[in-house]
Amino acid sequence: MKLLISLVLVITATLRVNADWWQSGNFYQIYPRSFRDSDGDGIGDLNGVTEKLQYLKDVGFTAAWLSPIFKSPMADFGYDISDFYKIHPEYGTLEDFENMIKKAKEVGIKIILDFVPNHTSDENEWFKKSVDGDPKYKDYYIWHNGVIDPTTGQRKPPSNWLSAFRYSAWEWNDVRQQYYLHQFAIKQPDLNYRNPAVVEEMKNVMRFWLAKGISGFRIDACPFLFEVELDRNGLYADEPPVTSGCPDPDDYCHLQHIYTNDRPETFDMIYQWRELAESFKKENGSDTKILLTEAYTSFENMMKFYGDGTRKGSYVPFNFDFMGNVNKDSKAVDVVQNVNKWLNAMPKGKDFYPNWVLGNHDNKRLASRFGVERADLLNILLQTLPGNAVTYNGEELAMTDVFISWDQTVDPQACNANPNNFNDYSRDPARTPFQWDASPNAGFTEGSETWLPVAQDYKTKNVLMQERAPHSHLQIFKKLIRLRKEPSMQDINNLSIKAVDNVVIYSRYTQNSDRYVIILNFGKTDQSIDISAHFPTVRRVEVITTSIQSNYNDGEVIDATKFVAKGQVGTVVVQI
Ligand SMILES: *[C@@H]1O[C@H](CO)[C@@H](O)[C@H](O)[C@H]1NC(C)=O
Ligand SMILES: CC(=O)N[C@H]1CO[C@H](CO)[C@@H](O)[C@@H]1O
Ligand SMILES: [Ca+2]
Ligand SMILES: [Ca+2]
Repeated sequence: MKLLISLVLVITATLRVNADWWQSGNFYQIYPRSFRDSDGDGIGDLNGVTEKLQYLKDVGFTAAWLSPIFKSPMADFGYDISDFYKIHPEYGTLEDFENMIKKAKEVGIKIILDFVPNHTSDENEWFKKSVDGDPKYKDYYIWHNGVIDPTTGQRKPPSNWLSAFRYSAWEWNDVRQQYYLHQFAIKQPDLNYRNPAVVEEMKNVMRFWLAKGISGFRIDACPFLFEVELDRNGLYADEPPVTSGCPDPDDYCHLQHIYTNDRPETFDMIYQWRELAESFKKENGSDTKILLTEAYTSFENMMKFYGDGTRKGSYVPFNFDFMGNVNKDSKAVDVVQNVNKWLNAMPKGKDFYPNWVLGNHDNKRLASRFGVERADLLNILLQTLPGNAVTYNGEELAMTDVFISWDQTVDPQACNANPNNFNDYSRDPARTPFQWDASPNAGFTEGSETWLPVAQDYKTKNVLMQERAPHSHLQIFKKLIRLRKEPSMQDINNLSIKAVDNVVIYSRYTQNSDRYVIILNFGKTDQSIDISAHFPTVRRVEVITTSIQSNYNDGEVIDATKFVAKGQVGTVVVQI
């Protein structure tokens, strides 16, 4: 009888943790240009990534998604693709790519590629042929004659639409004698998703890379996929200006992007890509191929990326709502409110998982935005909330932004600004070389030059040092990832999260497993908290992990009624 009961327990426990590979996983964003340079030219590459896959496995990540690695003139660091089927030469060859996949399989890390569907480079063959009016390609992009200004008699762009990187979104092409649309840089013409041949072409790109053994895509800039259709007179409607806050008429923020963003057709496209991923899996008996979607859009739209009730969409619609709303001034109540906001709104069911993200290559680094003191606290939050977590490379070490002078600035978004304000726009500070060790150039390269300067603090902040130190950001991070594999941490239901003054407190628990309690003090002053007042069974706890500057040590046993949450410190404890 006793044996039978334990057998049943074992079976139910196995069922519960028998999640698909991506569920409750931790995704690591690699910015390949800055991760590891294998050949000394100062630019990160695929062989560099291959070398470091074991590191990802050791830390405990599930999957790595690589920012674009395809052939590109690098006007927007790889987001301008001139051949979707080739690897960018600075990053390596197709053979290097295949080696990387092979190694990733050996090590046990899934690889996810960046899919950039909205635009190509103007150096892409498709665009060149479109310029030349080649019948197959002539409608691959969005072309327009422009309009004649009634007062001046001069030709001008078809509409007032602006590029996300400033100035008109329309560029005149002398050969074709028409304007083309570019929602990003001039060198990034928008594809025409109203042309079924384009839709099919891009699906073939996806199938090609899936067949190479990757486990899915992270899809770039989704809200920009579709624009409004031409009106009855063959014109595109102007977008209305904002009523306040952005007086500069050349700046993207000057307009309300009602005709160029979040068009309803976008969701259908995402759902079609989901169908593609599912049918690939079914037909080829492969692992689940997942989609992660990038969309800075309304909360309501983010939910639609999951699906519409009938059709499914993204597996991981990046939770930028959280990233946008939680900042250095956030109070415990704000954090709780934003966690609940997502959990309550997202679709329910076994295939839907929440996700938490606080950084990527387009934003200032987490430790710079919130302060290094709070880096552990935030990592603890991200790694102990239910669902998927996304980590931008370097956040596990609490890397910070690096000031890059105007002369050294290379990000087009900053170069289009001016010497006085470029730093507000620049994404370079969060893209500096990864800090591996204390050797020259942080062990990023054996060469003497690096494409962006290495942070000055690399001698004291690097992987090797943090691996050797008994208590470091990286050690804390590793403990958190190990913890995520516990059954209690995989149950995504019934999170009861509360704010008690400056402290956020919640528990992760599932039947017949350990109960973990997470206590995060977002304030600066210490606060005593009686854990048993919130979780009555919890009388005594043991510290699993806690911020570097904590008043407690890992393994310390504490009376739960007298817990002291130090300011800016996060702690995970287990009930004993
Ligand atoms: C199955 O894989 C092959 C290549 O390995 C690919 O060409 C085919 O499109 C896949 N099936 C589906 C339905 O995507
Ligand atoms: C986070 C992210 O990937 N942002 C990208 C969105 O798309 C534009 C254009 O492709 C890129 O410049 C951004 O880096
Ligand atoms: Ca290199
Ligand atoms: Ca578009």
